[in-house]
Amino acid sequence: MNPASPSPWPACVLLTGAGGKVARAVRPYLAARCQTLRLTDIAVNDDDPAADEMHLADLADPARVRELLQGVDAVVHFAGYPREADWPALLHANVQAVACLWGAAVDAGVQRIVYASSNHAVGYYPRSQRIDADAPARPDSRYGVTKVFMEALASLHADKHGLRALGIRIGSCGPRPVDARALAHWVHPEDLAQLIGIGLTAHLHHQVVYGVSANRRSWYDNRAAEQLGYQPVHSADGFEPALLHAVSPDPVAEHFQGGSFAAAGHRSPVPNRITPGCPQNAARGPAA
Ligand code: 15L
Repeated sequence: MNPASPSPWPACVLLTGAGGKVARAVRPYLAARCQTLRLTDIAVNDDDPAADEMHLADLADPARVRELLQGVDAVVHFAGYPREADWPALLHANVQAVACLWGAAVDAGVQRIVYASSNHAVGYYPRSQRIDADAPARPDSRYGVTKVFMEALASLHADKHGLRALGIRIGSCGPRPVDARALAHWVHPEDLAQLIGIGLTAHLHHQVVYGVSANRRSWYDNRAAEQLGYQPVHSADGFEPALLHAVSPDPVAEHFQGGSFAAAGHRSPVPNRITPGCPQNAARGPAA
């Protein structure tokens, strides 16, 4: 089901975390569609060709965020601490900054936020289980908990203030999958950019989708994205021969979708432990 009449692309889009790996990968696709793409990050990388355009800001600073949001119609929020860490780093970047941004966005009249959630919000599901967008959160790490927080905050602001939002539980984004796990959860930047475009234009309230390409080994039923019009054009399937045996030596990591994030510090028993090196989660047939 394709939703009727998506809105036109918002004229002015703020991209946060714009200097990060994933944001840099999708930037060209967004720049091609946005009238104005305003870039912000907390620091600039010298090797970034857009270094001169970057608006430096700590998103936990309300006054700075207010300035950044002037004239902005929509936000693509990719800033944040991108992996497991101690609480202080995660609380600042992934909780305080997120709360500040959403509050300021409401005050500034921003219409939509598309945000980078993560597969780690649900990383404690076993790889043997296929989950959809309605699966209860099952974070595999403190990092995953902060992504669940963001999903909850987005839901609150959609319900309370009408701030539309699309949360993308991104798998592993890059030009190609890097290991056997990524055969399930890899997303090509072009497909991720397509999802961002959907978040910026589709008729939606608050929705969570999976940011994965058309991988037949995917753990996700991504019907929620398809119903919004998502048609991924890339697939990890062709990389299977090269990567099928690129598995973790840790059977706990291999058991859970979240991989090493779930395995770190894991003490509970794992049902039906698998043998290291034995690829699991066999392909379920052709990609949807
Ligand atoms: C993520 O959420 C991380 O930001 C990224 O660094 C990868 O670890 C990715 O998930 C993954 O699960 O591969």
